[in-house]
Amino acid sequence: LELENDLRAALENHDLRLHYQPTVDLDTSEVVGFEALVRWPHPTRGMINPLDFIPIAEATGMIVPLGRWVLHEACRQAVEWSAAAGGRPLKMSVNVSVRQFDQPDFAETVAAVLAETGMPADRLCLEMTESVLMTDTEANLEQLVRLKALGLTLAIDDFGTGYSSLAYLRRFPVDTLKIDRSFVERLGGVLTGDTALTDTIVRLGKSLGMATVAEGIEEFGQLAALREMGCGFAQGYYFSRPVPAAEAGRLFLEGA
Ligand code: G
Ligand code: G
Ligand code: MN
Ligand code: NA
Repeated sequence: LELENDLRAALENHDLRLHYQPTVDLDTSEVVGFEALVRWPHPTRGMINPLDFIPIAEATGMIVPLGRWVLHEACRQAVEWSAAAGGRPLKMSVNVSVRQFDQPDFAETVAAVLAETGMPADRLCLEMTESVLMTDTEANLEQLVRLKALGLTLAIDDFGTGYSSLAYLRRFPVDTLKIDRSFVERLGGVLTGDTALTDTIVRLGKSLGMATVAEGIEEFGQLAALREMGCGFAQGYYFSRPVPAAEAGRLFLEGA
């Protein structure tokens, strides 16, 4: 409860921060964008990991205002960095919780943030897990259609770790598969079965006309394997950890 009260105060006092992890185009090796990842520098407990406070925010409903703040800050920052780089397009990815997605006015919220920040819709990507998208209900489909109508892109985060039915990929207007790092971890090793799975996901994405982003690249061997498979984009410590805003801005300027 103490942590919950502290989080509410942090949100009200604008004490939360975003870190940014670059997304790299595997054809050009260019930094084409970032994933925004929220951080909480707590006055006495030090930096608190999102895995330790996002669940609290979800359980209490605070994730709704918190998520709106993340979206606004990430878009504002993307517009600023893009302008500083002479208008070079910057794709910003933001994680969205099921609790946010389920808000009847979520699409209106996103539209308002785009208008407030001047962020072009097609440069924003919303990441959702399979569990959000898998719930094959009319309400979910309508929500996705409303979001797509704004012109933004939708990504499935941690792809391959959730439900195994793929039928929803045909039904739902999803643009991007983010290949979970548990698959990438096994690349570059000797177990061919592990490579085959990643290769299959890349092919699946391609055949459905979706972009593929590999997560959690830590070694050159994994990068080489993904390039060979034709995976489009990648993130991971091999390129950069999630970094504070000032450093991310420099990475974007230098990463062209
Ligand atoms: O940054 P880190 O790797 O510690 O993130 C841990 C988890 O927290 C990841 O699953 C990530 O998707 C999630 N996360 C980080 N930032 C946000 C956010 O702004 N909103 C939501 N819903 N989840 C986030
Ligand atoms: O669930 P989501 O994909 O949003 O989670 C992103 C999380 O993955 C963040 O906590 C980020 O710090 C972490 N991450 C990003 N790149 C790497 C990597 O190369 N290795 C590992 N172990 N974690 C990573
Ligand atoms: Mn993510
Ligand atoms: Na992920």
